Amino acid sequence: MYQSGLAEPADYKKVDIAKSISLLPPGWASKSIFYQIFPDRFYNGDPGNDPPNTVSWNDNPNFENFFGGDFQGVIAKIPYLLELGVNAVYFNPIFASPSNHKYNTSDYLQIAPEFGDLWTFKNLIAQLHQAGIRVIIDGVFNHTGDTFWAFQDVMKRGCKSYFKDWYYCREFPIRQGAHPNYECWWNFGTLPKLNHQNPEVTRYLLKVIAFWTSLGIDGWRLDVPNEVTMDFWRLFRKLVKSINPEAFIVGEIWDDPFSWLTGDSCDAVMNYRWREAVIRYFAAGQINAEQFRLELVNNRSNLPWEFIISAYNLLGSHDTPRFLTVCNDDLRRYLTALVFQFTYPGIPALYYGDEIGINGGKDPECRKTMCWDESGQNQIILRETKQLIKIRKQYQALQNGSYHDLHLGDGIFGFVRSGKTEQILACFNMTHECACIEVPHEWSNGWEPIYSVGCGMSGLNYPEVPPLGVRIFKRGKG
Ligand SMILES: [Ca+2]
Repeated sequence: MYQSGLAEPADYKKVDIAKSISLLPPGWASKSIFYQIFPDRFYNGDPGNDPPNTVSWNDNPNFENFFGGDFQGVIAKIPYLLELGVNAVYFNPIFASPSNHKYNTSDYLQIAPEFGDLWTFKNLIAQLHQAGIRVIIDGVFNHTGDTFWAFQDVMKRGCKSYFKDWYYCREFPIRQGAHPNYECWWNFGTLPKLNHQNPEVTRYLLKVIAFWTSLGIDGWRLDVPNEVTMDFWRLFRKLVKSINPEAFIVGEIWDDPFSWLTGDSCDAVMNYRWREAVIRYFAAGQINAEQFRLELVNNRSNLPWEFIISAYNLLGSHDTPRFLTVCNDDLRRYLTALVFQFTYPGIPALYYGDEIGINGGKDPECRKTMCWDESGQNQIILRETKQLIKIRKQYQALQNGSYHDLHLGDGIFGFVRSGKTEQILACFNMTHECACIEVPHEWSNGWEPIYSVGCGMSGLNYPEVPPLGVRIFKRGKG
């Protein structure tokens, strides 16, 4: 059972920050299977807190509408998360905000009332922890919403506002509309950019961060960290890790991750570069096994091993089309990529509903409500996802065992993971022909099949991998 890594308040005084802050991700990260929850869309556990414009659960999402999902709903579905097997949750923003996605914060110190209140949130963390599930939350610190009190004051008082230097205002009075006269995120007037050069802004945000971290969360996912100064993230890391040395910090980084994984800011990035390679090889069939291997080598290059096994490896998120849609609803392509996600180094991260085959294009389509009616769920994907989670948890080799590419024959992408007591051999064939596994002689003994896609569970004496097929073997005691 999970024990919170949060020290008692009295212990903080004993903490020597310089000594206590690890440059590396916490050890629990690589043993995790993450599940991302967009709170408005997961489950409505309390119709009493639904916002006035809540639509029916089965309606299609648009940029504006609400569906009534909340924290009580997540609590009600903890048994579902346990049965699925995930052991960590990432929540999209949960602070007060007028939108359904809540990336435009109006109050950093208040839980969105349509999700619950502080008590519900504490109860949510306690219940998830009791179930052995860790919690990270979304930190949106590049910009506020225009309904945030400091920006409201600037709009009201113009150059006389005490908070005018909290933002980058080019002139007064503040003008919104199509051409705002202040800096904002991607020119959205509702998302004014905070001035992190102003020490008051940094102090305020760090207080907010200390408050939520002290409540016992297990880490943060950082929204657009590349648009905020690195100095701010260095302070952020020191603060968060001084409160909870086991906290896990994941940055939303779409480009190469290397500058974020040097021990002074993030522990991991949302590995979108890895996802691009997975799409090219598994979903789109645009590259062959060797090209895929080289893209992965590049994605891992020069990173310390601890960062490689702690990467947040995702097939989709609230910011991408659903992976099943990316695969053109081709189940074989979806499942082969899923097997790869669960056998390759890095944290497998599921986006809510992917496990039951929810499809949809980019936002807002990728933010459909969770389907709780079994007849509307893809039971094949659900069964296979559960099985892969089980395998991932069963074999230490898959969590943090070493990784080696292995040439296993033409057309096959292959590798071996070696743990303390077992090894896993993975063979993927994304060509349109059958491929034969050619295991080097010294590697040939003792393998037994543990998973396959597109074929049965024969041993290596039957060496074929069918087109769009996978075969996974293990040997050893695990
Ligand atoms: Ca509700």
